[in-house]
Amino acid sequence: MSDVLVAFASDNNYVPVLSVALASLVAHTNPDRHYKIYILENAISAGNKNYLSELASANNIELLFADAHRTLASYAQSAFYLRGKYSVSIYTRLFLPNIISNERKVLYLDCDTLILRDVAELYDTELGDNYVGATRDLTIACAANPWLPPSYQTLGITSRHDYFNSGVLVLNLELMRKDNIIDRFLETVQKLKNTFYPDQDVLNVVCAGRVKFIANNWGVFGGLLFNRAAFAPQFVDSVASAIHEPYIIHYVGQGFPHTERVSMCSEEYFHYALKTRYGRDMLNKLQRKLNMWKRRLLRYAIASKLTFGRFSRIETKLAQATECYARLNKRWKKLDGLPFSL
Ligand SMILES: [Mn+2]
Repeated sequence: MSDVLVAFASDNNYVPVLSVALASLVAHTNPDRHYKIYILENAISAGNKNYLSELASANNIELLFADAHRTLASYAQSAFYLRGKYSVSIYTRLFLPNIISNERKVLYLDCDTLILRDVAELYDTELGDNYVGATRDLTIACAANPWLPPSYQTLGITSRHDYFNSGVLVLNLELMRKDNIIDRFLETVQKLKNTFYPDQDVLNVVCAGRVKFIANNWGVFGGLLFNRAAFAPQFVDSVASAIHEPYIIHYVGQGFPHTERVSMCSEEYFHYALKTRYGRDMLNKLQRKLNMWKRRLLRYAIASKLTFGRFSRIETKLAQATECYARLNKRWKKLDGLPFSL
């Protein structure tokens, strides 16, 4: 059977997050397959590289580092548009056909993912004449999210069901090279200028019509709570199944279990995080954040009571916070050896 090729992109600061994704991927590998994992790196320290290699030291896994920074630096920085806290490294995935120039196909994964199933299955997806295999972006495709810009419309994509998320991608590198797709990516970056999801929008425009949509179980958004009623009827079942049985959780936006109060599969996340040397630190930070959040809400509630003679909505919030806090505390107690005294 062929190798399973996977790529992550990370700089030195993102190594803890990458480590959790990597630990979870390694825990779900098939001993009969060989996994070749590329880290498209931007200035990762020698110590961190050694550590990542240790994490992926099983016999059937090979970890390789590719210098993505050099590739990106070879283009004028004005070639890339950025918004908010994005760094130019989000564009790394567009250059995969060049960075991994000797491979036919690769599974690209964002670092903000938790892998709960063997990715070989996803890698084996037949792409045919398509450039990419990807999941529908649920926030755009299905949910009525008034706070999100209607990217698909401004991009000239006719149906919002055809807009995909770029965090989990099976890429047809061979075909992309044959069609000089990187040139088209760069032209499109210039044409679109500052769009909302820079790299993802470019991929959607260039690959439109050549996308194999894969089951949403391979890219469940972990930081968002979905309202069943918000989904288009034809997606309700597949979305429900994906949430019920996620294969890959993608912590889009600010949805990380180690920074958020409520996040999907927090227990599983910490199960793998604690297999890395960063897990304990992540837990400590979360505990501090929760304590701060609880104190702040309490202060608001008292201030509201003193000022208006009632708790108003803050009281409801505090009740919710306390309940959520208790629930998380109960869950965490099930994990081994945690430093909690909530
Ligand atoms: Mn992501």
